[in-house]
Amino acid sequence: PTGYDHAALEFKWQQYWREQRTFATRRREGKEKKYVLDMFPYPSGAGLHVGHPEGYTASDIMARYWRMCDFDVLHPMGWDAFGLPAEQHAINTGTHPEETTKLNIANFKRQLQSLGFSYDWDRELATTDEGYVKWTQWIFVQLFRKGLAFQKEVLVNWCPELGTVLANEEIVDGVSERGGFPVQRMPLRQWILQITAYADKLAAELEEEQVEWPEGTVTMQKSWIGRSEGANIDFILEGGSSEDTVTVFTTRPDTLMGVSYVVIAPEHPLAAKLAAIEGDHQAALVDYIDAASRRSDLERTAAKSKTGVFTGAMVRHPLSDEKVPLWTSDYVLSTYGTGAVMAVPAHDERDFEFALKFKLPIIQVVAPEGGQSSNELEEAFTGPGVCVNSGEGLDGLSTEECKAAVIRQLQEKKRGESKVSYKLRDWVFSRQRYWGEPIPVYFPVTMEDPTGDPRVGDAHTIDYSSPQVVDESELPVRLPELEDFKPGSDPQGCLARVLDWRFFERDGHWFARETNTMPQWAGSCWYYLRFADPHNQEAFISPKAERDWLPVDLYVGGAEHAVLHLLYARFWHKVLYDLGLVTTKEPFKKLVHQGMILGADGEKMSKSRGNVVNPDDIVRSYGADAMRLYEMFMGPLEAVKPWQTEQIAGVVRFQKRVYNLAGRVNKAASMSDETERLMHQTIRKVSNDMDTMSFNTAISQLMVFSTHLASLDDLPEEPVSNLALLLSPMAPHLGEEVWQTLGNDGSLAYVPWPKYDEAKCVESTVTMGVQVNGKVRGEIQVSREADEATVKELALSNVKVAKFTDGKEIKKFIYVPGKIVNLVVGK
Ligand code: ANZ
Repeated sequence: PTGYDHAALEFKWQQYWREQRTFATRRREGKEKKYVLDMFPYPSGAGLHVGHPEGYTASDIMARYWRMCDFDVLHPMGWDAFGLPAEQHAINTGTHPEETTKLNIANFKRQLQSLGFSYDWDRELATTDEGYVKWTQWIFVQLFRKGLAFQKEVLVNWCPELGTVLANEEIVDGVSERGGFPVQRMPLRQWILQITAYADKLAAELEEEQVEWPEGTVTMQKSWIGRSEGANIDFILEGGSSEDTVTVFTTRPDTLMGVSYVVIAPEHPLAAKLAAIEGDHQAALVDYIDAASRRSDLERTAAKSKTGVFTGAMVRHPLSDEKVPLWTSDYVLSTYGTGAVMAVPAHDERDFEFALKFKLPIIQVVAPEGGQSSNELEEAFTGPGVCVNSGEGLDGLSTEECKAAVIRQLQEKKRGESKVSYKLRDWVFSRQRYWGEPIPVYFPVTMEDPTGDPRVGDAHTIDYSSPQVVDESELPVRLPELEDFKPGSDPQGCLARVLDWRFFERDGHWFARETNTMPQWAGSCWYYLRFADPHNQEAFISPKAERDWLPVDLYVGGAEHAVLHLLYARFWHKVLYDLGLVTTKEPFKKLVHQGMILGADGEKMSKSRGNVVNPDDIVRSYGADAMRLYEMFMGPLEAVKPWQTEQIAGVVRFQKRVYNLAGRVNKAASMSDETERLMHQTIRKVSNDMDTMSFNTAISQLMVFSTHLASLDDLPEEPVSNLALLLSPMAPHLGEEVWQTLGNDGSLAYVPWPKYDEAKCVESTVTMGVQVNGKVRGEIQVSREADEATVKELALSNVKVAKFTDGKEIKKFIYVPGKIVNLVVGK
């Protein structure tokens, strides 16, 4: 043999798999399926980094393992190819985003193929494909028809640098997540997806459907959705009309008798109304409202010291009928609950701070269990306890009982009701960019001169209040050719400049297309469905393909998607479920996040630190199998771990050892007990580790096993062929090569996974103490199956035992297998 040549060997097997279509998806009658999915990458110009292959190797191992366990496996790959970077690149270089995207996809694909992943490339898709865009738009049409997609003038996060609106989720610390550009708030016509209509299901169904998700991710989704149970309570404005009721949302209706003032957000409609009334408070109120409009929610909630002004108005307490002052302050957000709160300084920290600053009363109405109410509170008592100072019927009740009692009283007086509020906001779904799916909507146009033509710029008005969705037969709405991608000052986006595309005439009337495009999230909301039926021209997925493959059994990807992508995709899935188009409530049964791979310096890999490892270099120097094995051997899949190139050497030694075994097999040799036992133990350990995705310990066991086999002078075939099979999900090229060297035909990809025999895993020899007249005198190793005569023979020939038996009469020999060896001797 010429030795282990990773490059030649890996090239050979990749070519074989491609030519033989080894990983074409099969779906057989009566067999169970496994859908193994990776979070598909955005094909950036930088190519793969070592973090990608980590998750992709883990999912590939499971796909290969499950094929060998006789499951039908769907393991696809594709490209999340719309998005800002390609467009930004186009602006900088003049290259069309389509060009850039094509090149990047080709590079990513080459890299993934060089790693030997067992994807069914016939199902490859890009979110930018015409045949894909068509169905993304089709789903939008369904959302529109269900009333879940609509337009609204909203205060949006406008990013002038990027020339687009960003979702709250895309802003970190007041700047855009991508690029770090400043963001400002302004009103703009936007498309909204009403994700809040699904808030309750999104919050509850992860648990109801018993998905196996990391606990931290479930918690993050739930706190993002932010479900709060409480009550809406009405405080009627003194001297106002009936519309001037201030409705507050509270999670603590039990504290109602401790209210000392009510606060509305500066954006609350009543604030503007009160600011229009002349009087002592007007000037301060106007100034305050104006100042607040220039601060972001984040600045407002993080502010060190509370600010606010008295509006000059009073409201009536719903139970006591006392007058309570009405304030406005920006610690109350207009976007949560009702935009108004009842302030209970004794039991809420923000209210406490505010009351101290503005010398407002602090009235304690909750005492700690068994504790006393005090006259001077040093800080807000926010815990549950016992109701005090609230009058008959309430005093003495526990917090939970009191909440229910107050709500009952409010309901009787028609001043309130129980209410659930969510932090989740509706999803601003439009972007004023080029490189995204056009929103398939158009609007009627009225020409100033009826004979005019809007395509040459004749005066016209667009009636945005009458949106019409593009007929399904006319989808997809394609992007127009464009030379200049720069977003301009027109917040309708750069497509608004393409007059030929924007305006069209039908039945003698002019119409204008929507020029907003969808956000990058759109494509990734349903790609996992399309993989099950990627070439279907009649439907986004056929009912049979959906039943055949959904839900995804294993979804592997980064924890950075814990809320955004995973929440949006779940939302679309639930809408499709309600439309009867998919049959499961949740799309992803088991979710696994691979841990981040850090640079050798223990820091996050980044260009600026110069600690980035390029997978291409590793594959070139050591091979794909080494890369795969090393990444899986670094530690538990979900752990954060530093890259250490020098440790690849250990993995390579292991590979060479395995490779050399294949050539040394003697088909006539038989297995020793020890080898057989280790083989069964190894099959058991690796099988269990596969089921729990503990690949690092599986590899350790295979290392131990291979070292043992290498030590044998006469090497039987069975343990080596099992080693090849067990190793193949992790190091598939090497596995195939060993398998072939042993004389097998074709690929091992569908060869049944080895089975172990529990009985053969057990040590067959035991160490036993040998007693002489009841005292332990020595130790012997006996086989579990040994007969009495053999054991007696062994016992008597032990040197230590012999001292006490030599020359004496053996009166009796007692042997209880595994328990007692006793010699009764005479004097
Ligand atoms: C009275 C009260 C008494 C409150 C008390 C708390 C403790 P979560 O849990 O986040 O839902 N709140 C309601 N709407 C608000 C808004 N738009 N901006 C700022 N704060 C708002 O919080 C709900 C609580 O936050 C509500 O319950 C309200 O204060 C405040 F001892 O009402 B509470």
